[in-house]
Amino acid sequence: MAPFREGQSHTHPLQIFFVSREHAHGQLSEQRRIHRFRVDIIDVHEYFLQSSFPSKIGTMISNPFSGASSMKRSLPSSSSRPFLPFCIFLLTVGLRVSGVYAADRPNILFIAIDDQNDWIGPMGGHPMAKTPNLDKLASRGTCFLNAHCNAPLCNPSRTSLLLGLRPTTTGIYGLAPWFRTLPEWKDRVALPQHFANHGYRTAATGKIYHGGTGGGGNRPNAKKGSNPTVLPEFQVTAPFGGVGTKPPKKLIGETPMGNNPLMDWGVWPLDNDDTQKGDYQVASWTLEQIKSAPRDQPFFIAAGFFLPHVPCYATQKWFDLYPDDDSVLPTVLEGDRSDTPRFSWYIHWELPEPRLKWVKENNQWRNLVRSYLASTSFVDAQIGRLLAALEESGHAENTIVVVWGDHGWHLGEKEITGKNTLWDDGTRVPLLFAGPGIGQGKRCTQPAELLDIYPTLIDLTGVSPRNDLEGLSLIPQLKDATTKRERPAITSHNQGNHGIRSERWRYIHYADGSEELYDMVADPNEWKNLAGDPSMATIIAEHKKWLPKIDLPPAPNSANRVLTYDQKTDEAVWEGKTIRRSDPIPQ
Ligand SMILES: [Ca+2]
Ligand SMILES: [Ca+2]
Repeated sequence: MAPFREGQSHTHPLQIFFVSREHAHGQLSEQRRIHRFRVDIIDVHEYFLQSSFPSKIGTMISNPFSGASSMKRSLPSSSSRPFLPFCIFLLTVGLRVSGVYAADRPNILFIAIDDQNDWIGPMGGHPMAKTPNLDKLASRGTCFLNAHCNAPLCNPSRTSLLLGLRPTTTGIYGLAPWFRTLPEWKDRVALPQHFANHGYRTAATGKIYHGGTGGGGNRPNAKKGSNPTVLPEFQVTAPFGGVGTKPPKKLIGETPMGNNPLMDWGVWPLDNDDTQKGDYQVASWTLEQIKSAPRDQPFFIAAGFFLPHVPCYATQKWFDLYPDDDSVLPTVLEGDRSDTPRFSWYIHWELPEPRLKWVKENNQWRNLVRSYLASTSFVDAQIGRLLAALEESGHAENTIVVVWGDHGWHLGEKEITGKNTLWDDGTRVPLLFAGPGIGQGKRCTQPAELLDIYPTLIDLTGVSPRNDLEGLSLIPQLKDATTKRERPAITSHNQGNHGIRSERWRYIHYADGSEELYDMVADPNEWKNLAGDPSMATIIAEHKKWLPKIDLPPAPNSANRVLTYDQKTDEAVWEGKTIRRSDPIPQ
């Protein structure tokens, strides 16, 4: 797929003209550009009202790169009054699609939760999970119960969502590279930029991209950078987020596979004060942005919460919501991996996240599960602060709220903790929409993908569509949650490894050809692999046809959680290290 730049595929000629005017002021600051852009439009509009319909309008439209002032010079001064109503109509259409009437468009509050699996009230992934604010949001919106990430890891999942492209299309599977370092995607108009280009004020804090609000490379803000024509990811950002206050040393002691400092959890800080936590500060900044947002311009405000990502530190009051006994543990099947292919281990061969065996033997399983649940409830409370700010500021009625998690997280299921898997525990994510045009109190069991957010927000706000997005708009399901979606949800983890999730089934295909199939209705825990059952051949064939047609190898400079596989030699390489068929599975 060819790289895409804004302005190449707009269907309305007047819109092309106006966007090109905006680009003509690329040297100006973002705010001044928007202001100047509006003045230009008003100038043109007034010109038409004051004078006459230009007989050369066809020339003007077909030459979008001529500026407004030169157009004025080229316009005839003779009067042609009968054409005036048509002219106004044409301008009105042009103005609508170009974002001049952007103030009429709904706002967007875009909320990301890092590593949040389906353990939230509306999804029922854990029967004890307490998330009253997400429950309330779900009651006034639509919750997708069968939503999945497109990659089960932060950087590839977020890159996919924000670019509207599958990981198999970009080759971004690992924690590196940052997509702006790749020539193909350097200028790609990402989701927030598309809204900035259509008159939205974009603001963000916390973890939106893998590296925060500016991406993995901490790319300098374009206003200060060497190339002022490149848009920043967001117009306004704040450096809040992440863990926040940390204990002086790890609370749980040394962990296997490298003793990663992030592998920690428990009660912190001890004084029950949440205000020094990164996510509290993310919410505080975001709610101020909501309250102070200009009234004549729609906003796209993004808040990226870090928890329940490890280290899962929360204060005591959030732990008190959950019993300190084994009733909190998820149900796992002893020996569950005996019927999964050996290759299923290759896609998470060595991780900093401990295996179930280790957390059990070190008496950390219950502590981890409670810490994760406590962190989830804490983040839910921060989301509650944002929803309250929407109400208090009078924006609630005209704001689309979308809440999403970037991938799932295992807490002992399939003998592991962490991500990097193609089962529901690794791919199923929160995806909730609420606001104008969205069904209220609905639960949708149709498959959905994070990739769908980009086209869905375009359709919900009426900004100009794009023909280069790989997701599907969820508008049909937001209007009627029972509407069938034409294809399953597809998750990829490195070249050749894909999970295909339909309404009833999960099919997994690994790079070495090994397979899994689960009946998610009869076996929601994915315990019994049916792939070897001859009676399932048709079901497998139906799902196999959805394996990505484009399936690129890792992009240059890929690193961290990257697996390659050579079918000819049966050689798998995980993070630069060859895995042999006889190697013991790392614990
Ligand atoms: Ca994540
Ligand atoms: Ca099993």
